[in-house]
Amino acid sequence: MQTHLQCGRYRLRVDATARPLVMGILNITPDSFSDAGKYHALDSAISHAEEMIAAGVDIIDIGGESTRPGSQPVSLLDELARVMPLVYALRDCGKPLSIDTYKPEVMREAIAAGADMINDINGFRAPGALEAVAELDCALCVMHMQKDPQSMQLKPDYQDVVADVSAFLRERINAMEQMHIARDRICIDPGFGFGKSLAHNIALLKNIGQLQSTLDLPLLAGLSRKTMIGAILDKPVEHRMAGSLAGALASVAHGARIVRVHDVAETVDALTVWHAINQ
Ligand code: 7PJ
Repeated sequence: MQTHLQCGRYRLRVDATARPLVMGILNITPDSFSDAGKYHALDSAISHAEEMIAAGVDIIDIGGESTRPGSQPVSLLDELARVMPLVYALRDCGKPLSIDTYKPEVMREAIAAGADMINDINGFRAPGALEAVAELDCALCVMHMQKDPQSMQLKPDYQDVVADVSAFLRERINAMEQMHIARDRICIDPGFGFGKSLAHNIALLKNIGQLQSTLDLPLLAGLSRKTMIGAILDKPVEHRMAGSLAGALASVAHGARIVRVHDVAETVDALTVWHAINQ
């Protein structure tokens, strides 16, 4: 497997001897109607990014649309209005900026403004998505999702969840290679919680090593505060931090090279200790 992930202005180590990377989630609260409210939302997102940087984040993942189960899509203009001010504000912060989007127009604008990575929960399946990123050097996270955020948790169904997710990711990687996208730009993600039952999520987690070795690409795992953690603990979202840390450690123990999390400081500490012991 590749030792580095080409990530725009950065080359990030993803070999098995490096500390796993921490991608910090930066969500932008929806715009309020007043200018003061918009300023406040931007200001608090920038402060949150600064806290993550101080805590040792490796990649900042900016998201302008919630894709939690049952959430509604936002328009292109709303998404751009949320994401672009943050790209401009943070592009010289010293850390790679990832954009969590499935819209090709958002991909193009954000990369042109200085973003380094596109994280697409839709696996670059939208018409024009691969074309938007093909001739650049940004990193690409290709994620598996069954159906869409509105309907994905209604009745997740697989023949064999590990084989099905692996086949999906293989097809997307082939599509990328046909567009001459270099492999060192790509990471894969089984998409925990995106059209999966608890049993599906656990089967995928246990098979991270197999997914990564058959597809020969570094794997990103996103478990932070998700329903699967809540289901195991029977706890609401505000009480899932310790469970999420356990999920992050379990995923890196199974080989994941990047974890996508809300609680950056705690995750960096947990992974630093894990890595020191594992060396
Ligand atoms: C993921 C994501 C994930 C990647 C979200 C949430 C829902 N991107 N975006 N992987 N989840 N690559 O954070 O609960 O698991 S949004």
